[in-house]
Amino acid sequence: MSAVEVNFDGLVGPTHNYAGLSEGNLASQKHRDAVAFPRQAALEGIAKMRQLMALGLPQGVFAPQERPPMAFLRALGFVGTDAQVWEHAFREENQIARNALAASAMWAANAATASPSADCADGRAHFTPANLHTMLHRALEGEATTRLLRRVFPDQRHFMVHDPLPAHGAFGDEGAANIMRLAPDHGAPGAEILVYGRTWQEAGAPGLPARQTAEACRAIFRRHGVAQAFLTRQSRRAIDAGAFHNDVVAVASEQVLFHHEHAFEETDAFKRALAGAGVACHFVEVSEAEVPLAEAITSYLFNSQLIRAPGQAHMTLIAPGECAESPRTKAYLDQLVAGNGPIGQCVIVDVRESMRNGGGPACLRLRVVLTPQEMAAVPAGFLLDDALAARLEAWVRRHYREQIAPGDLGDPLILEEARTALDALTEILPLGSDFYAFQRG
Ligand code: SUG
Repeated sequence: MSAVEVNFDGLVGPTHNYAGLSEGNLASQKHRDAVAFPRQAALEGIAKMRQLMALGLPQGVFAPQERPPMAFLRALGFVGTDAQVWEHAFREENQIARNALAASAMWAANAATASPSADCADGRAHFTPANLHTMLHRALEGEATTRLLRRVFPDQRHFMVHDPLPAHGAFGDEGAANIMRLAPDHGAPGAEILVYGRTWQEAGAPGLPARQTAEACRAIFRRHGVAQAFLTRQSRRAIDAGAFHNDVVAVASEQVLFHHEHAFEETDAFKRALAGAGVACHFVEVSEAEVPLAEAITSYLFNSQLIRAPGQAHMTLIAPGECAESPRTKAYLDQLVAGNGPIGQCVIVDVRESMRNGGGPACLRLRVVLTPQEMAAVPAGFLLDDALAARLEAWVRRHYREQIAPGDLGDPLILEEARTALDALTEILPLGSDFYAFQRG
């Protein structure tokens, strides 16, 4: 057996809500203060994982993070019992409290940048957890993500889980949402392309926030020891149209790069750089006339997962339901799969609750290429099978609220319920009884 790509999906956490926290993310802004359906959101996520499994792909699971992180609120001077801390924070620093409650760790594409061992100088798979420095609610994730990755990838003979990059605007890093990898097959040495939105010096430049810096990209490549490393710049036009990560306008797998015409600042130079280095790539470019950038960003066409089911000659796009409802996107997809190109199938998944916060199918997963030896070094309980999926579904049904409205968020009961849920989860996934801070006391 050769290396496989495992999608590790983030389970949606019990405090899933719409707080409008991400400037530049149109869906997040649009749904601020909408009523959220955490149970439905989590079940949609598990259903997507099941669909990928049914296609014959290995599927992994990442645990949600504890929200709010009490240490963060206490560091801001709130004292008393945890319930008092929450009540005071919610009343006195409402916006900060809402940031502290975000279930945004569900978007596992932002958990880390993962480089397969075949690409790295020391022959180990490397991970740099994202510092997510640009958005307050996301900047709270890095430490717990590092802890999680060290549980899932514990064996240092095979895996190197770094610390996140320094938490400064020079090193804004959003993880795998901005990486594309090209390789003849998953296990072969590949070319890794990191896409940045700005340089350190350009901090504060006009326009919507560009979250990934060139300095962060270079640091990641150095740490990981990636031999075939490329940088290219996301277009300002795409960022200002609402593509806050590259994976909103491009996705790559094997030797195919599916992207919008306006995804990159200098597309021709980028193509020449790859060709000059002998990197084979079939570009499937979607023009503005076929699908306008604005429609691609609402339909999330490019936030599809691009996969190859075992034994299939064609590749498959796992696209969000919104693509089927968006006329030009739908028409484009119909002719794409009917054509002679590498992408021959489209499977629609419903992740509406996540989509309303700007998280499509590709945002919900971190791709990790694993050799058979590396796969054997991952604790089996993080890999999904029918039995585990059923246990997780039952766990969600038991512990998650059906809905959360903005007015519910100040109630300390929300904290209590979330902790009870996560405590129970540590008995379902091999996390140990000291994984969450509240368990460590
Ligand atoms: O960082 N949304 C996330 C969506 C992340 C999508 N990930 C990828 N493209 N890979 C973000 O903007 C919204 C939360 C809120 O508004 O409540 C949010 O964080």
